[in-house]
Amino acid sequence: MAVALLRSVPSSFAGALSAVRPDPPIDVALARAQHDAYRRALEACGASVDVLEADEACPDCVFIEDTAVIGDGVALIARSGAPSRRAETPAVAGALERHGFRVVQMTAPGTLDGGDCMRVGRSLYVGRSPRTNAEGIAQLTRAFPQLRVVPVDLPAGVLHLKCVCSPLGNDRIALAEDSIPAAVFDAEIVWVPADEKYASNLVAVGAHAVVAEGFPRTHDALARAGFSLHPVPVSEARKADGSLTCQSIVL
Ligand code: CIR
Repeated sequence: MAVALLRSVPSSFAGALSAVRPDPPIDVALARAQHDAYRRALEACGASVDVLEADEACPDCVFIEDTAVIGDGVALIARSGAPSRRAETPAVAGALERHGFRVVQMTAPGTLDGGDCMRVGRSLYVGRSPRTNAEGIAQLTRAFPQLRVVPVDLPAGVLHLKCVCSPLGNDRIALAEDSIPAAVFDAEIVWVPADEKYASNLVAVGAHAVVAEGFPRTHDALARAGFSLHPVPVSEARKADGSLTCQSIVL
């Protein structure tokens, strides 16, 4: 059974990083209700969920995906390109150790956010992003010597690789049109229409998928690809430039 590691929404969430100051501001109570819906959707997908306590000193801690990259029993603890997020990692590293992972810490001057990493088969795609630098990619490559690490250039204005694509399992990915050339990926593509780009970020668990609500053409494409869909509201995380994969690490 898949295990999904989540982290609760802190009361300080209204101060989370965002490229554009949200207006209206983040509603923390609504964010908590949406996080709860996300947790229940993962459970409906058949995942067992382990929710870590929030850290009030870390407004972005709900975006747990960015703190680690896991694979083949190893957890690389990321050093975020956003300095304010670096204090999020010790609690996550401890949890991953409890789940049996051998923990490897990234070191300065490397930076990397987990949202820039996408595993497909034996390939590990990594975005060259505002958060992930060349030294970060070198440390990622050393941490996973058995994988083919493939650096990927991102379109301007894209925060993380997985803002425009997500793994679907079985060497398939969802990819937003007009984002990254399909030829970059050794994968079968399920296309997400350009005007529904936000919906290209989703969490697939076997034949189930947690998707952002309100993107009908993407939902149709995923249903045709064989997925049972679990739409969830995500307005509050979106105000902090977050989406769905960023709220969990699926072990
Ligand atoms: C940040 O700017 O770091 C957070 N406010 C959002 C992170 C979203 N992470 C992700 O998509 N992997």
